[in-house]
Amino acid sequence: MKQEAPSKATAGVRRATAVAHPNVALVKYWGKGCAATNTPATPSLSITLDTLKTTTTVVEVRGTDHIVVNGRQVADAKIEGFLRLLRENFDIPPLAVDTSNNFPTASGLASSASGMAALVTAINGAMRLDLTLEEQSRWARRGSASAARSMAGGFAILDARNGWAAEQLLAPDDWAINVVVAVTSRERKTVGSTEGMELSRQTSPFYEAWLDSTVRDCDAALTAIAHRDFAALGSVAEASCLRMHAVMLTTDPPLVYWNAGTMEGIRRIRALRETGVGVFFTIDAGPQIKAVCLSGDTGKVRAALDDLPGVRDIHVTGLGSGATCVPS
Ligand code: 2P0
Repeated sequence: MKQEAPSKATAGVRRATAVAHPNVALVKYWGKGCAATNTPATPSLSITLDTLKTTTTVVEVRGTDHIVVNGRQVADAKIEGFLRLLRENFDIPPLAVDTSNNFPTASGLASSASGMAALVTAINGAMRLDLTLEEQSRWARRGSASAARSMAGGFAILDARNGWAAEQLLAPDDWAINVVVAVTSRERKTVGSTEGMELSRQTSPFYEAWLDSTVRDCDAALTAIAHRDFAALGSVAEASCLRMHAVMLTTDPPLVYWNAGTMEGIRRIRALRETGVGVFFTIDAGPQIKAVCLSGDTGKVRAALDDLPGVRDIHVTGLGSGATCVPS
């Protein structure tokens, strides 16, 4: 196919578009070891969601940065702070950043994970920084620790052994697993994760025990994944989720992210499992319930969650890949 010549206005302008997917942690990250470098105090392990995505385009411009999120120009402190950090290390001109999610933003669906991963990937592509995937994961972590895992895709682990860059443990097709996400509220959360986990560190009496438990949980999850033992993975994932929420609930002031739909979702998933369905739940810093299931059981899981109290949307997704540049 014949390539169109660039117009005079756009010739030579550096730009790139990237896509990244959010991820759901099965062993949760909640707490920082070093806030200055955004290094977690806990290892974490996640799966990447295929059909949910963030698409981000960056274009070099004259003047100042111009940030558009979901079609509206915003002053986004997290993105602005991250651009400042990158500029301390790389020669990056003023940028127009246009980012959009095909799912609710800042409501416990990990939009900052896919957002930061897409931003790093697009900047690396547009500015030809030639960073490796590992280096991009480390930079994405500085923006939002969970974003390091979205860089890797599939089943991903983020821990100290790789210098706090995430590594892919399994590719998306290596294990036939789906995730049914029941969105029980589209509201933005009142306390963000960064602020919430710092409050937990300062005030929850369970915090130190939580840190210890994450190391054991990560080892148990790695063994379960190596053996493709779905029941064992579910058992450790539910325990990690509930322990994290125990820390949240015992934070002062308390962080209560659940609503009635979340609680009823847990009850239904447990009841379904009693009937032999391969499913477990997990919940992040928001009320959405995420049911992880063997792909053959997806229809039953969806049917069980379809009429949860207050349910707004249901997303059914397989496992997704890491962040990549796409044609702009
Ligand atoms: C996780 N969360 O492991 C946990 C579970 C929320 C609950 O990672 O401060 O937005 O930007 O590093 O990455 C959310 O934390 O926090 C998160 P920062 P981030 O998925």
